[in-house]
Amino acid sequence: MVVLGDKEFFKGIGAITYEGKSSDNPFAYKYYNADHVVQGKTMREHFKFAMAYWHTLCGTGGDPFGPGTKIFPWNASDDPIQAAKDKSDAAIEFITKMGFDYYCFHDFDLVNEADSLAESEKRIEKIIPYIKQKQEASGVKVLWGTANLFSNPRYMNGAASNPDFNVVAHAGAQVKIALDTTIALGGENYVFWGGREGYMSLLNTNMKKEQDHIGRFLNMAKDYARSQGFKGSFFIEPKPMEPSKHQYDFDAATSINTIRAYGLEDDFKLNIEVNHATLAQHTFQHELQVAANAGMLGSIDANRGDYQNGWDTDQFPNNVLETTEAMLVLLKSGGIHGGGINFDAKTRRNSTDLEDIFLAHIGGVDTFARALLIADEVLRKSPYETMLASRYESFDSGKGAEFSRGELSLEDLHAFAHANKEPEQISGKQELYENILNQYS
Ligand code: XUL
Ligand code: CO
Repeated sequence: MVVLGDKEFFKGIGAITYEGKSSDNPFAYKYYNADHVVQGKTMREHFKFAMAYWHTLCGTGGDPFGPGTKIFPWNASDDPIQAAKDKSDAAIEFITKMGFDYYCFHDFDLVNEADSLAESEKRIEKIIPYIKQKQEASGVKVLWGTANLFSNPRYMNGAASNPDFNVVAHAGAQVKIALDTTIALGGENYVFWGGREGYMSLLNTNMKKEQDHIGRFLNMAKDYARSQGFKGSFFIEPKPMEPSKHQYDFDAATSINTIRAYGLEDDFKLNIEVNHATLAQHTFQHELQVAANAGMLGSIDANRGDYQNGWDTDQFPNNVLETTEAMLVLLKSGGIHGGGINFDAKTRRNSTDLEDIFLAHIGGVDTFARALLIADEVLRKSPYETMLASRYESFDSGKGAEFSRGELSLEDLHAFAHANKEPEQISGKQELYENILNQYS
């Protein structure tokens, strides 16, 4: 059901519905059929698609070489509360037209930050009831909330890892308010992305102290939220660099270590972002698998990077084969735990029509939907699973099985190797696996 505010911001665009792949309507889904069941769950349940408030409604396309290019009608008012209400109206209109159930936000996406903490807190408190009522009228929910601890110049040396306690305390205040806001809006999860939790030069950095402070800070946030009745998950969102040169949550493996080192494994999982994975020289599917192996695949920030450059371009997903590999991980590991798929992606600076925001999201949604359908077919119909299992079949019986069960010593391996000939060469067959994916796509 489309829910409009006082004004309609996206005029001429109605509800986006599934029309199938023979449709030429650019404002229709070709693959995403929300109620279609794949491996026991509807597509809606598999994905839990979410709009990112910051890219979709706040970012106007500024880059280091020039200002923003996009004129957003919901940004017209000079009154911060009226502007926040308009933005919330635009959010609900967009989300309901897309047929999404969720959105994600930073504290100061909802309403612009003021000059003082007290005034900022007042603004947030003022806007919460308005947004809450819009959510209730539309059924739209919060997938996760977070605090922006990286834009304001006060965080130039970090937030929780800042060498100055005054800044750490300010970050704490902001996280408390962001948690209160997330709870008030019924948020299902809460994210920590440590954009400036890292360093530029080790010469002026006590790394151990900074990391210990992050551990303390995350524990305080978790304890506070639990004391307020928050039942959702906390997610760390790994990223190796940008804006910091060295970020403490470099990748999934590093972040899992942070979670375990500070005793957070019962409450924290990971939010894996595609372009962050590739910046860390990994693939998206690698990062998903690392998270899944630890039982920590909590949520996904969907986007893509650019093959020819090395920064976070946050483009909308459109590579079906790469996304299919990711969907194989998802289906085989039991899906995302608690989170969903948030489009942390932005239209290009020169995509200035309001309708481009729809076209971009439709493309992203269909990429994931098509990839899920292909992955499901590959798993059900192709020899893929059998091939993969047979690659490891030497561990299914005999000494291999004893090794897997932990029943052999190094001396046993030594004796076994002596009793055997040189192992035969066994092909990894990568090209055949790739051909199977191609065949079903
Ligand atoms: C930055 C990024 C953030 C987080 C939330 O690269 O991904 O938008 O998702 O702070
Ligand atoms: Co992100």
